Formats: sequence, C-alpha cells, structure tokens
Amino acid sequence: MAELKEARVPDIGDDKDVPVIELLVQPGDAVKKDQGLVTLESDKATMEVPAPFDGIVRELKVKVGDELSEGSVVALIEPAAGAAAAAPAPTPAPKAEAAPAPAVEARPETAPAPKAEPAPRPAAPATNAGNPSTPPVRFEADALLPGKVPHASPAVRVFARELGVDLAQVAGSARAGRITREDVQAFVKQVMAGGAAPRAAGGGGGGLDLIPWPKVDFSKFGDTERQPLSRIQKLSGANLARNWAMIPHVTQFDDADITEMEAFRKKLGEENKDVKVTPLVFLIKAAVAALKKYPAFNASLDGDELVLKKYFNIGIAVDTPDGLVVPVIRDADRKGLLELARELGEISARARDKKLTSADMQGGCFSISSLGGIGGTAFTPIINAPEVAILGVSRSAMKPVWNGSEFAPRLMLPLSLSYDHRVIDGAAAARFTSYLAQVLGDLRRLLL
Ligand code: CAO
Repeated sequence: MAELKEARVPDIGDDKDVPVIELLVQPGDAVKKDQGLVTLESDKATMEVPAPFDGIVRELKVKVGDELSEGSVVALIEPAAGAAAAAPAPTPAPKAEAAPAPAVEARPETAPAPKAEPAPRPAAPATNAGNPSTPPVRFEADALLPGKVPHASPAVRVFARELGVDLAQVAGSARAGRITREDVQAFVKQVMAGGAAPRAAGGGGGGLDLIPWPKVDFSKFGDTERQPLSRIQKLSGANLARNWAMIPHVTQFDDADITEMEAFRKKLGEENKDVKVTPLVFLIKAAVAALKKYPAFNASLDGDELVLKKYFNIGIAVDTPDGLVVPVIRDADRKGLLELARELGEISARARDKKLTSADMQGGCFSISSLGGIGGTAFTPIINAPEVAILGVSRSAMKPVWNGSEFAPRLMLPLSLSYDHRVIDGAAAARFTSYLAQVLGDLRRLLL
C-alpha cells in the first residue's frame, strides 16, 4: 500500500471550529481530486472539504459534530498512482459567501456553496425530455411522493436549487444513492442536450416509462431563433410538469351570479378611490369561507396522512414578464375586503418589479388563478402542490338566466376548480364550487 497522505481543511477564511454536518465518503471509497470529503457548516455558509488528489480513503479522522479549522486533518488517503506527487497542496477553498452561486459553467468545482436553506418543496424542473439516443424517461412516482427526500448534502442541494434542478429527478451515483455535485452537472448537461437524465438504478415500480421527447431539426422547415427560458419559467415549468404528472387532476366548472356583488364592488371602488377593488378580493373571501366549510380543501397530503391546516393563506397566481409567480396572502380570513385589495395591489406590483422573496411565496393553503382581467370562459388550472386544489377564474359575462318565469340578464362569473382526486372526490368538489357560487351570489353568507 502506498504511503497515506493527509487531507486537511484548506483556508476557510476567518471561520474556526466549524462543525462537520455530514460525512460524504467512507473508508474504502475511491475519490477524485476536489471531490467533497465532508461538509462543514458555519453560521455563514456550508462548504465541502475537497480531496487534494485522486485516491482511496483509508481512514476518516472526523465524525459528524467535530469542529474543524484550517489545517485540521479530515482523512488519510492512499494516493492513486502518481496522484499525490503531481498534486499540489490542498486547494484553498474560497471563503463561502452568502451570495448566490454562479451558473454551473462558471462554478469552480471546489467552490463552497452558500449556506443551505431548506430546499423548497416543491421547486425545480421535472424534466422529462428525451431524445432518440437516450433510453426512455423513467418517471419515478415513488421518488416524488410527498415526504420522500432525495439523498444529497446541503451544498449539493443549494447547487441544484441554483440551477433549478429537482433532485428527485437525479440519479445518485455515490454510496446509498447519494447525489453528488457531478450527478447534478451530468443531469443538467443531459437535459440541455435534449436528453433524459438517467434515474438511479433499481428504481422499481411506480414509474412511467415515457417515450423519448421528439428531437426535431426545425430549421429544415423554416427560419427559427432560440430564446432561453427565464429562471422563473424554468422553476415554474418544472413545478407544473411535476404537479401535472403526479396529481390526478379533475376540474369542476360552475358559474356564480355576481350581479349584486358587482354592484357592491363598484360602490366600494367609488367610495375608496385610493385602492383598486377587483372581483378577486371577493373571490379570496369566498374561498376562505368555502375552505372553512370544506376543510379537506385546506389540506396537504403527507404520505398516508392528510395535514389539515387551521390557517387560511391564499396564493395568487401573478403573471409577470418573466413568468408566473404565486405570492401568498397570509391570514386572509382576518382581513377585510379593502385590506385584501391593498395587499393584492402591493404583491402584484412587487411580483412585477421582481421584488418578491421566497418567503412571500411560501405557506399557501389554496391558490387562485384569475384570468378574468384578460378573458376566456373556462380553463383547467394546475394544482400548486402540496396544495390539493386551485380555483381558476375567467371573465364574467352578462348572460340570460332563467329565473323560473323568464330569462333575466345576470352577470355570471365562470369558476374552474381543479382538485387532487386522491384527496377530494367529485361530489365534494361540486359542493365546494356550489357553495362558492352561493357566497359570491349573496355576500351576506360571509357573515354566517
Ligand atoms: N371578470 C371581469 N372582469 C374582471 C375579472 C373577471 N373575473 N377579474 C378582473 N376583472 C377586471 C378588473 O376589475 C379590472 O378592471 P378595471 O381595470 O376596469 O378596474 C381588470 O379586469 C384588470 O384586473 P387586474 O388583472 O389588474 O386585477 P385582478 O385583481 O383581477 O388580478 C392579478 C390581479 C395579479 C391576479 C392579475 O393581474 C394577473 O396577473 N392575472 C394573471 C394570472 C395568471 O396568469 N394565471 C394563469 C396561471 S396558469 O394557471
């Protein structure tokens, strides 16, 4: 056996006594130069201690919880033939900053990742693209069910999140299926090449074998140009694809007679010129009333359990030039119409000015997607997991409605409620939309 060499903590700036939060390798593992050996997490950042050369880990000198500083010995490594001689002193790991990591191409392999926040669930591409040169995509339902967390270090999670990669879609090549930074890079490369990333071996049942994504040379048919997707488009597209594939959606349609509501809304608007009162605020109030009456709609699936929420946070889909975002209006049950109108105006403006934070988009119970200001008669919105239902609203229109003796002109608002059929059955959905329509038809019901 060749002489063992030490792998030490490189320069980590001013940080001292930084705890080890994760061991990334075990004795006997072959490692490549710059591959992470352990993860350290200070109050400022998460960083990996890189292997200084190729070789085989013979002994780990640390355990989770140990506190390390620059120069601490992390492992003894048997260098691969010629590796240690050729290897320079351990690459100093640049000090971890809280700034976002650069894009994958620009990111040095050894660079520490910013401090890992809890990975947003759900958030990231569920890319199912394939091409003829790759095997069919395995869409692993098991790996995406609520409660299943892909195995990866915080640094790799941050790295994946920066790239908009859903770790549930990435095959882990390391021990016990752990996903490494290289796995994420390989996944991105394969997706960018229009291919499907392979999933972890032995995925087993529950997956859908999809045929490969069509690969077409469009220029054969005429001029084209390529536009990169915005970051928001990539993230929301990934969420939408995952939610559409994973959730058995059904959409229930109904119409609400908002003739009286509209008269009241106009009056409110005239009395309160400083705030724009649109039908959406009434819908938020009515949705809260319906969620209170039908609590299964204010729930999330967690494995075999339903988590019923006792708070009423409503997500609002906002269309921005960069794509769709869903900020959340918190405690909508405790806010009046005018307060909701002000908050709606404020979050829409912040969304369009790109000033929303991720906290603004968390904690939602139920979402509303209103296309009423634009047009249309109905649509099938995609549920914003882990919520179980979403209300789509289209443009109200004056219609002749039979009142028992004659047709009367009434302002009708089309409602499209998509729901997760694993949690909600059709009868409950029909009751929910009927109740919504009743409340919107007679706002006094909000007082009940
Ligand atoms: N029927 C008729 N008119 C409606 C209406 C409806 N259902 N909803 C809104 N309107 C009217 C408003 O009263 C307003 O009229 P005035 O300008 O005369 O006052 C006008 O349409 C524009 O409203 P708005 O869109 O500015 O305001 P809003 O509160 O209805 O919606 C917001 C705010 C942020 C939700 C909206 O701007 C938006 O982004 N909508 C798109 C959401 C989206 O893309 N959803 C699809 C996601 S994919 O599932």
